[in-house]
Amino acid sequence: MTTFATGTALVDKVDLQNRLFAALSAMFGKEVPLYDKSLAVNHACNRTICTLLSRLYPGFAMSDADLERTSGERHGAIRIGRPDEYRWIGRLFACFAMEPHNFYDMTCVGSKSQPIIATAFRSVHRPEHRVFTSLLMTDYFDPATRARIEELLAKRTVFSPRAKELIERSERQGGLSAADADDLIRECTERIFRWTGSARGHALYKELSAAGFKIAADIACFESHHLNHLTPNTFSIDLFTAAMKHCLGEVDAAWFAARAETVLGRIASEAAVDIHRDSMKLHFKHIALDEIASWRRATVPAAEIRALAEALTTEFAKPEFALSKLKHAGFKDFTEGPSEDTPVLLRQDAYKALTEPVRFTEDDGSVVETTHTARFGEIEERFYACTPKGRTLYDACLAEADAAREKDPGLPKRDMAAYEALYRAPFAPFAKTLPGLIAQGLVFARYAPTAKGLAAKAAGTAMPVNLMKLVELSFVEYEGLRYEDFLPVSAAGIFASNLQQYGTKSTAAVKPTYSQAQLEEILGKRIVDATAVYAAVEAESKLDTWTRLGLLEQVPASERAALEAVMATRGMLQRH
Ligand code: OOG
Ligand code: NI
Repeated sequence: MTTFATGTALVDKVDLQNRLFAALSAMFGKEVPLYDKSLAVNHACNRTICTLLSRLYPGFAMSDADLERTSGERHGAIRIGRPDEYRWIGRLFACFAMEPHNFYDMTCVGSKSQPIIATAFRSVHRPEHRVFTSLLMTDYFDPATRARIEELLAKRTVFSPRAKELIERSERQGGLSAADADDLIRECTERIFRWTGSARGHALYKELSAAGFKIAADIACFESHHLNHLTPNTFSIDLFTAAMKHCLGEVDAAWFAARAETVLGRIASEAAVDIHRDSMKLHFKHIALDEIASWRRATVPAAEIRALAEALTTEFAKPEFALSKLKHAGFKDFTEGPSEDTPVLLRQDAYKALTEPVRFTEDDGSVVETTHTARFGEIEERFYACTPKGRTLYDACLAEADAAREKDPGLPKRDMAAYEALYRAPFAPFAKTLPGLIAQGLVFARYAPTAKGLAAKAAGTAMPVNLMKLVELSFVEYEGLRYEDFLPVSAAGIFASNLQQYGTKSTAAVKPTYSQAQLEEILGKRIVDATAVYAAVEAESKLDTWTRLGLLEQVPASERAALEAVMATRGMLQRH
């Protein structure tokens, strides 16, 4: 806590952020029982993964409290209608130490285009939570439709005077007192992000939906910035998706048990030793790197893997996991993102959007009871952040993999193993281990000297400059940087599959083009370039490691200059 001049203690903004997301999760759990149940499914899967890891790495232990703590991470998705609302949202997230990262133009992603541009709010360093925040671009529409959308949007008030007052106070004071913070979180859960099921403008709703603009209808006709989804993180998306399909009644217990055995078997396979040691650093941020490095790997017999898979299957036979009893629209057939063996960026999947009751109240007081299908249940697993070279390669591999899948869209359902092989092949150019990916220059990493390295330096031991050689000598530890952002193409895929419609072309006379500068203007602040921050973190850690090991002088001048230039952009990025 910091103390304001008047003596008011201000709450730490990151603590506040954790509280906000816990409160949003509780709110969303009440709004959408299937979301709440999916958290329980994820918990059971994560527990099983932890049990396996503790057998593979004696020394690894995850208490229930640790598991609870590591399970709080969420990303939300909200869709905003008006530029002034968007600016308020940006100011609101700043109260929780969340800044806009990256510009996503969803109006030019080919057949999946939507009339929205977006950014994602998150903390700059080691973020936990993030919110993908879209803005409806009304000039994407013909003038008559545009006028009707804007007229409807003009009538709503999402931010109460009290919410605005609290945001302004936080800006003035540099934070909020505990009591004010409670109030602001309450504004978020009771008003700003809450789903009410009340809507307006039924005629416009029907027209927009029929014309393929369901997303515009979802934004314009409702009275809050309701969460479209709130996505938890999982330790194994393959285990979770299989579990959800099973609990939703799409696959039987035998199928699930076999699939769980395959997924767990991959983690336990000899070939995966380094892969999982490194990926544990992504999933278990509370464990120190040198602790993970010190664990010796044990062998887990196949029979034990089978027993774990069977125990989980038995767990899911309990009545509380009979998710098929809840109203639902099934689970997506395949996971978005890289193939299962390629640990880059992120993999996402979802249960499909639910059909929920809504009540339209028209200007003349008449009421229309109907339904709306928009809110879905996403899950994700995050991997290493790609360098621009890695990202270009990813985009090319993904295009190939997508094309292969589209030739036989029924394959994932028919034969998961064959589908996985098909989808893996295009990603072959990616190394499958972190050191391999680093050597290829495809992902970012952070380095630090170890106690052993520092002792060796103090003793005057000769050392190589090469960082991976230093890692082999245990003089340096490293971790891959986790990807903390979004993938617009994956996002577009998720939009498309959940709205059961592909994107839609602009109906304006000339399709407008949008820019980051335009969104920055709306927000009244700069958007952080996430890739520049990953690069700066890596550059800084390299220079710092060499400096502390007394090796900086031996680094070629050109390499030093290049790293210093990358770091210099960081000063610029942290201005706001
Ligand atoms: C946002 C879609 C983007 C993701 O995970 O890529 C997103 C939305 O549906 O409004 O959340
Ligand atoms: Ni999402």
